[in-house]
Amino acid sequence: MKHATVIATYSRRMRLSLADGREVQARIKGKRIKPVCGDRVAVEPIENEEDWLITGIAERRNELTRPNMRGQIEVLAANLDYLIVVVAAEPKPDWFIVDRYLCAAELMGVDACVVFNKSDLDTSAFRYELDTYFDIGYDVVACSALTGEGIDNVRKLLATHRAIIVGQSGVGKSSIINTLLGDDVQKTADISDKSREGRHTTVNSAMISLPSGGVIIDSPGVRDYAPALESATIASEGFREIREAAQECRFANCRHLREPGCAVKDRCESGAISPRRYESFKRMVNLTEQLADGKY
Ligand SMILES: Nc1nc2c(ncn2[C@@H]2O[C@H](COP(=O)(O)OP(=O)(O)O)[C@@H](O)[C@H]2O)c(=O)[nH]1
Ligand SMILES: [Mg+2]
Ligand SMILES: [Zn+2]
Repeated sequence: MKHATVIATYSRRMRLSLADGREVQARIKGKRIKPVCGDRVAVEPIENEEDWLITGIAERRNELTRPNMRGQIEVLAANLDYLIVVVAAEPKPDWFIVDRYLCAAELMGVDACVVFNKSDLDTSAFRYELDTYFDIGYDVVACSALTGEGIDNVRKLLATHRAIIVGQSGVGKSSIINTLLGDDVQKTADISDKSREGRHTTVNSAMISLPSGGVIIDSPGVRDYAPALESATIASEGFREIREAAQECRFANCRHLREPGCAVKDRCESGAISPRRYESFKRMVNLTEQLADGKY
C-alpha cells in the first residue's frame, strides 16, 4: 500500500501526487469514502489500468466545511494551514461572507488574511472595512493581479503555507494564482462555477504548488458560504474580538445577545467592536440555529 495526496477532484475522480512525485489519476473504492483536495490517501495500482484506486483517507488535521442544501456537511478541502479570503471593488464585497470564511478559519485553528484584489480600481470606499480586519489582527494585503502591484506581498504570505483561496466568484482568485505562477508555468485549469447551479453539485478543486514556495488550493466560487458549526454557542469562537471580549462577560455561558453584564455588547456600544462584525456574529448564530432546526 502506498500513500498519496489528493491534488485535484473531479466528481468521483481524483488526481493524486504520489510520494515519488509522480502524478496519477485515481478512482475511489466504494461509495463510503469522500476524499477532498489536501487529503492524504492510501492507494494501490489497478492491474492493466492507468488509474489508481483510493482505498482509505488518513485522519484529517482539519477540514473546511459547509452545510449543503440537504442538511449534510460538505467538506471543501482538508489539512490546510492558512486561508486567504479575496475581495475586490467588483463584484461588490459582501463582508458577511468574508466574516463567515474568517469564522471558519478560526474554528479550524488556521490563520487567515484578507486580500483586496483589483487595487487598480477605485478602492477608497472599502478602506474602512479593510481597516476593521487589520485592527482585529488579520493580515490585509492590497494587490492587483492585473498590474502585479502588491503580488509580492501575497507571495510572501503564501511561501510557507498550504492555503486555500476563497471568495466570491469573479474577485480574481484564479487570476492571482496565475500571476503567482508566472509565464513559464502552465496556467491552471479553470475551476468551474457552473456546476454550482444544481443541488447535487460536485466540488471541483485543485491544489497548485507555487514556484516561490507554498501550496494553494483553488475552489469554485461559493455564492453564499457559511461554515458548518457544531452548535450556535461556538459561533463566538469564530470571531477573534468577540472571543476575547467574552472573557469579561459576567456570565460564563453568556450568549452575547441580551444578557446583562455582557462585555461584547459593551464593546459594541463603545465602538471597540465593529457593529457590523457583531451583526455578522448574530447572523452566524441564527443561521446555525436554523440549520439545527432543519429550517435552512
Ligand atoms: N481590473 C482588474 N481586473 C481583474 C483583476 N484580477 C482579475 N480581474 C478580472 O476579474 C475577472 C474574474 O477573475 P477570476 O480570476 O476568474 O476570478 P475568480 O472567479 O475569483 O477566480 C476576470 O475578468 C479578470 O480579468 C485585477 O487585479 N484588476
Ligand atoms: Mg476561479
Ligand atoms: Zn457576553
